[in-house]
Amino acid sequence: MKNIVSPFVFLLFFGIACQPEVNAPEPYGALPSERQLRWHEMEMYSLIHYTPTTFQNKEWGYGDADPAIFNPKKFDADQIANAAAAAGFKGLISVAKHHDGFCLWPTATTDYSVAASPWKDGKGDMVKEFMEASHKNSLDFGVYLSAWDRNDTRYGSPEYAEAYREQLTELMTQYGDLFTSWHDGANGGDGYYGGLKEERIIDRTTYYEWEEKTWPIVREHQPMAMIFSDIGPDMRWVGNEKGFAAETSWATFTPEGLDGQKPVPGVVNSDKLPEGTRNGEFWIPAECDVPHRPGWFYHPEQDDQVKSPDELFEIYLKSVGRGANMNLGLAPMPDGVLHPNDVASLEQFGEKIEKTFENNIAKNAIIIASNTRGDSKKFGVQNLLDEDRYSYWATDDDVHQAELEISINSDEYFDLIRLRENIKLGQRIDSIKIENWSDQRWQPLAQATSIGANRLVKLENPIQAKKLKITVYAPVAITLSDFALFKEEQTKQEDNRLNVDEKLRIDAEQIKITNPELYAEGVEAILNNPEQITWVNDKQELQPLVFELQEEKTLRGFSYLPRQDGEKEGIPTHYILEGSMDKNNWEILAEGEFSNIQNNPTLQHIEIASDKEVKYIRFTPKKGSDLIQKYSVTEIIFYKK
Ligand code: FUL
Repeated sequence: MKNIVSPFVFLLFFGIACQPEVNAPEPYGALPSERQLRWHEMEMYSLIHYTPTTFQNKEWGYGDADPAIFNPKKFDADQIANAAAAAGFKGLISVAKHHDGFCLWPTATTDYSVAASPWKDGKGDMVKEFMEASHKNSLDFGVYLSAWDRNDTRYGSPEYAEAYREQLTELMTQYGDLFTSWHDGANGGDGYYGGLKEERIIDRTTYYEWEEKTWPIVREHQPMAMIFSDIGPDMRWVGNEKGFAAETSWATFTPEGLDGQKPVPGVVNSDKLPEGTRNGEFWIPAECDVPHRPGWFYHPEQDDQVKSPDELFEIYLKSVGRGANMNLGLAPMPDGVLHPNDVASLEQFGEKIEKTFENNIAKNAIIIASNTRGDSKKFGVQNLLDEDRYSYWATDDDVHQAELEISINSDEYFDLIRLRENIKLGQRIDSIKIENWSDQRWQPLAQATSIGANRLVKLENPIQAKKLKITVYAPVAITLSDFALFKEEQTKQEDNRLNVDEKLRIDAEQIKITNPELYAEGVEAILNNPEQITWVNDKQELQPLVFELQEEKTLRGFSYLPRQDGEKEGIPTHYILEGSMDKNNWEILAEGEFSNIQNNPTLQHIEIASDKEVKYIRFTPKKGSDLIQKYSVTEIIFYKK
């Protein structure tokens, strides 16, 4: 009997074998490459700004820093990588060269590098140390190489563009497998340029020959490295430095240049970046870069402004939860390690993420679909719960709207709904609607657009639910790979932040604005502005702000906050701050740039070296070298010595 197959088993087997094979849906629109798929899986990584600019307490080095200042006493790449790993990050990017031009590795292309510094007697290689520390902490490694170089005297000439490509080749060939080659869009402008201290304007559409010569270097040596620039080719900038993608954010994108110009890094219609383009020509998802502190570089006066785990979680929801990736900027202190406040915040954030997503409340749910492709198990709803991003439930080709009824076998509360598409088949879903069965009827609970690689829908309050219904809309056969429910973990946050500056703040009551009638209405509010309402001076003439102190004082510094509504108009990039005892004879107390303020319009803190006592203070905003008449102020704070 042993070798005889029963006729029933035979028929069953034969029947299954003869069932027509149900084909997978045809892919839709632009598709991600293999390297983009790996990148989407990473979700979060970090970007380390640490150059002589750190030692100068600036956001953008001018290119004139003496390499002798670059001498960290306790540099520890492992401490930094370890903190990044504790946050749950999957990668670390070293800013190998920022706009100041100083190379963190001993390059053959310029003398302005670690080799000229006292750190490790000029024999160190910081990029290598970051790479080794990354690998030790199971992080992928990547590099940022600023195209703008405010030190190099060749900047603007074809020689510099060649040297830039040589630098890129060195980085692409000497530091193992890289997950990204990161190229920011800020380039061209004033700088030291070997001592000439002038303005160099380049034609961004042609100068770097990105497509013709520069990107091919990355492709040749690092085929899996994602190239970042504001327009791609592999991932795009999200258009702000807050870390937020738009509520609707498509991974597909058609880059648009400015004024009919060809789109190249630095010349792009940035209005389109947060949202992407539905049915865009290419798969170029957004990357949300945001500093952990207000600035990208370390400033001691920002020690109490490190983003809290809850703030980081909000960023996570609005970046990773909108199909983008999160790139958090970490800023080591001059001695070469992260401040304890930063380390604590990263660790608590990592715990919060882990605890929030470890328990999928829907894991034992029973799901009934209104349609399943070819009635085939291969495309069945069990694929929604298996934690595999690429297995999926699908509908027949002619079914473009379908419902999933989900019975939840749990009494646990949830406030996060996660949905994912199998993006190997493109970004197909237009939108979804979620309803909750309560009081004997279906009640609206949430809706979302642009699902893509990962979509997190946050409910205002945690709820319990017995039955949910998801309606999915797409222009083609629907595919969905993942459905899950979570509850945001409430972490107890230790407040170990410092608060040095506030004690030195000059009370708003002790300052008055002289001749307020010279300015647009509401100017007084800028001195004490708990509601953070922006004041815009729209008077026709340039009108510097003049303040009078109740008593003469020596100033330690001032802080300036520009408009916070996302508009760039009226945000000064430079300033002059003057002091006087009599309102006639003015002396400059500080003068310079608000580095990177257009992209990252946070509170700017400027230190004042002068020991002069002043009774009057005059603030003159400038844009580049021009004075501006229409300018915004949300807040101005003065600090005494
Ligand atoms: C920007 C730069 O100008 C900032 O300094 C910073 O490096 C940020 C990540 O990219 O474009």
